[in-house]
Amino acid sequence: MGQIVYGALAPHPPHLVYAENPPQNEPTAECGWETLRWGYERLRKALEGIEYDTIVVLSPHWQTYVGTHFLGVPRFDSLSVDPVFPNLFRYHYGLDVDVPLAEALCDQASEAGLVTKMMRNPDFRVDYGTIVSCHLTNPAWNKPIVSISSQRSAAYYSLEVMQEQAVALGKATRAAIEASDRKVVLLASESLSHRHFVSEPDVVEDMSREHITNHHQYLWDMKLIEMMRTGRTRELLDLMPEFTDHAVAESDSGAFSWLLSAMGFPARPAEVFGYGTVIGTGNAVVGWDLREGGAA
Ligand code: 2X7
Ligand code: FE2
Repeated sequence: MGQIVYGALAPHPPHLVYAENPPQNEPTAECGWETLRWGYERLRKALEGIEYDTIVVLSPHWQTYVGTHFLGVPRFDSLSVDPVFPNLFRYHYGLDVDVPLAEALCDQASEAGLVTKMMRNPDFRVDYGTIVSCHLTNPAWNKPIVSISSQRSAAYYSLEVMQEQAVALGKATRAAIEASDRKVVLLASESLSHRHFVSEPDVVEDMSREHITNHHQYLWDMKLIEMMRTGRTRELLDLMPEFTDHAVAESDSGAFSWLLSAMGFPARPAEVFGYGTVIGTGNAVVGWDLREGGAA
């Protein structure tokens, strides 16, 4: 029987890859955003001791307006350039997709009544949210991934519709994984509070310029982190629409609600590996070890 062995909140600011200077990225940095990068280092350490086959990621930067889409081509090789930050993210990627698992997820979600589609275009450019979260979680890229789009019902209908669909997608994700033979790590690729500054310093990694956009955003981030640390994930789901609205949070993508639902709303404390801001947004790297079962 397949299993979700680990779930993580895995934010994707491209700045974090830039500051790591991996060979795949063209621009180079002196330093920057260490608390978050050390947080990812701790997440990677936690995953070292866990056997898994596939990473399944839901990304806000693959936006689909008609239903939820799944990458359905076995291999992608290309250059990803961040549309807003081309100065710091020009990343040459090569990644393998677990197509059978993607198809199983797609079918299960479809049976649950969601509108779904397999993405079969071999020239498709994989979004940078998927790439950054997967790189920082597994820089060796030695595991296949399944990438799931963010259907934009928060923008098209309402946050409540987004939430309902994300929860249904989470349930379907869990059912499809359990019916497979895969051990899976889930990633919700998103920031928490999400107000950006509209300009950046000449030296992008000048940390004397980095801080949360405003105190209100910080209070929301800390409230959510405290709920994760104390296992109040059902309450967190109830609060998600209000948080998303007030903190302009990237949970409008449905990624976080999907993750909580797929994990079965764990009541055990999450491990907070790191928190930090990137161009004013709030980001936390958080993990749930689910090997003993999800909702326990
Ligand atoms: O996509 C992002 C993000 N979510 C947060 C901060 C900076 C850049 O890109
Ligand atoms: Fe983003």
